[in-house]
Amino acid sequence: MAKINWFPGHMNKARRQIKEIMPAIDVVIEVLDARLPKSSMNPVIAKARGDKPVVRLLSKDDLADPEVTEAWRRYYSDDVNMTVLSIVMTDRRQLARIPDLCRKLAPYRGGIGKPVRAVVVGIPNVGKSTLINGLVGRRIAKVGDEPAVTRRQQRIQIADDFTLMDTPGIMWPSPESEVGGYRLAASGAIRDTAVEYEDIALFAVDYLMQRYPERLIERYKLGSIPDGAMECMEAIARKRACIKGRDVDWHKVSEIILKEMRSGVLGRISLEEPDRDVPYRELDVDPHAI
Ligand SMILES: Nc1nc2c(ncn2[C@@H]2O[C@H](COP(=O)(O)OP(=O)(O)O)[C@@H](O)[C@H]2O)c(=O)[nH]1
Ligand SMILES: [Mg+2]
Repeated sequence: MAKINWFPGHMNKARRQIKEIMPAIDVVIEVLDARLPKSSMNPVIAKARGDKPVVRLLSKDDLADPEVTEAWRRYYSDDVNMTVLSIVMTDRRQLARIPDLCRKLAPYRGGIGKPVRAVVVGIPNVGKSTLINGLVGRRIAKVGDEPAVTRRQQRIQIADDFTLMDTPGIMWPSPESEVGGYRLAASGAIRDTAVEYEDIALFAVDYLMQRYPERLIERYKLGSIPDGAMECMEAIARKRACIKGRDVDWHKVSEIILKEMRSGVLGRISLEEPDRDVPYRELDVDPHAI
């Protein structure tokens, strides 16, 4: 997989912005994707926050494997300066807990004139805008798209003693490893590029075969799991009529698999676990060469 390249200007701008607002922030609301908390984390956030307390939200709880999410919650629970909560961003009842979690982490604030001041940070597509809109109670942040130019941030009063920046701190994804990059791509966090699309699906199938084989068997009526990921994709292609002439239509079958995995049709799937690394066995296989 090609390295994820971010225009350095954007990176520096994001870094600068987050640094600028930090002195006037009491609590950082860090949003991670529950399916891949580690790979969707950006180290700059940890640096920029210093010792500011954090509410770490594991978003898209409805798509992630509940057992694995619970393992992540425990994994992060050592830090006394941090509260971890798995969450579905569209669930207003769950969102309603957030101001209180922030208040508890900043007990020296509160009351008139000393509201707890929070900001939402995270990489694109983790649910920051959905969260801000849900907390504010109206659509102020654009969902599913990032504004090209960030306007000046403003504080919005959510309660007498709780304010929120109206725009999130956007951080670029920075996976530690090649597998981390693939996980991000498989989750849909990184925009699909034509070249890598089939590679991402191959990665996803290889992972699913190892971690959630029964889901593949059930969904695509496979009988048994084929030996390799390529064979598995081919079997799925035949079941779903993704055949061009006598060849497998790799793009079409990739689209089906990724779409169904990302939308939860294959059930709740986590892409990484705190203490278990599922190897990517086919990193060296190039489907275009076959
Ligand atoms: N299934 C699910 N989808 C979510 C959740 N939160 C956000 N989304 C979706 O994820 C996409 C990105 O959300 P958005 O709020 O724009 O993310 P942002 O880029 O971090 O601001 C949108 O299609 C949202 O509808 C969640 O908890 N569960
Ligand atoms: Mg957004």
